[in-house]
Amino acid sequence: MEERIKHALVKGIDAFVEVDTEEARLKFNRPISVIEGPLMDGMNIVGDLFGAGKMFLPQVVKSARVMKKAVAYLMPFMEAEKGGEESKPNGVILMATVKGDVHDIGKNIVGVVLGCNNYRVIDLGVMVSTDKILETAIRENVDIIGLSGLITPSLDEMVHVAKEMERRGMKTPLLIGGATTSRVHTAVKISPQYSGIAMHVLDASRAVPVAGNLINPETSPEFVAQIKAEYEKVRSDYSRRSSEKDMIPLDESRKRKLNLF
Ligand code: B12
Repeated sequence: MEERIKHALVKGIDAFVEVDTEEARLKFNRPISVIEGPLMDGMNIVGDLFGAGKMFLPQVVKSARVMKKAVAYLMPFMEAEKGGEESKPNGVILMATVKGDVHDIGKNIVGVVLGCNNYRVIDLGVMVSTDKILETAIRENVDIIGLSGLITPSLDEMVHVAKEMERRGMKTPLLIGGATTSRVHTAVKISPQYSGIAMHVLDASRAVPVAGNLINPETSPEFVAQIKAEYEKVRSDYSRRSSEKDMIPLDESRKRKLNLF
């Protein structure tokens, strides 16, 4: 089944993906495990082949359609996990893919998973400008802003959002996600721009406990302090590593001088 799902994603064949997804759902404990297991494994192969120039854009569009079909099949099962009861939401979370970036599969999955865990999700879609994100966040008084980005320019766009949040005096927690984002980039480039908390989240299932810890007033101060301390360490390790890498003693550098003759 795992191999069939990979094959369907890599070849962009959607004819049997629902049957295979159902088989995976019965095998795994929870529908989210199917997304984060075989479906993500398949998408990662697509990404590697695309990155290596062995797959081209129209083929990746087909793969994305297969992925979306599989996720759509799993959605009612994720909804059912919620138990059907309509209670007061745990919090309001704004999700957006940043300006210049069209990737939305991951953002949508995070939105579904948060929705199934009783958060109200405001999804602004893709290519969303900083102004629209922040104006909506303020107007709707959201508890958390989640940014998604998968291409390198999105990293700079996220830095820009953080700077702008600081300029506007905001304190809303900022979550950063998507394949090209990382804990190190968030700690070194994004978090120093914002006096509120800016935190990297690796995948959809982790988004739920992170949101819970940030929104709950009893856990939030300690959780935020712990992440800030962790990121401080990431920054100092990073700057030590970069300076060790870039600098060598004067004598040593003289020995290594360029000899042209
Ligand atoms: C599918 C895909 C596309 C589809 C997107 C369809 C869609 N509707 O999303 C299409 C074909 C349109 C596309 C276009 C392009 N793509 Co593309 N694409 C991919 C691919 C193969 C898979 C992405 C994906 O959906 N993964 C599955 C999802 C579920 O994973 P995910 O997004 O990482 O999300 C998970 C977590 O990261 C997290 N998460 C995500 N967002 C958030 C947000 C928050 C708040 C939180 C908490 C968590 C979270 O939760 C998710 C679930 O666990 C990747 C390769 C890869 N392996 O990532 C390349 C990739 C991202 N694309 C790439 C490129 C270069 C492009 C193009 C520029 C190609 C081109 N020449 O035009 C364009 C970009 C256009 C633009 N301006 O954005 C590069 C980016 C390289 C880089 N560093 O810049 C990649 C890495 C491929 C590669 N190896 O080269 N792409």
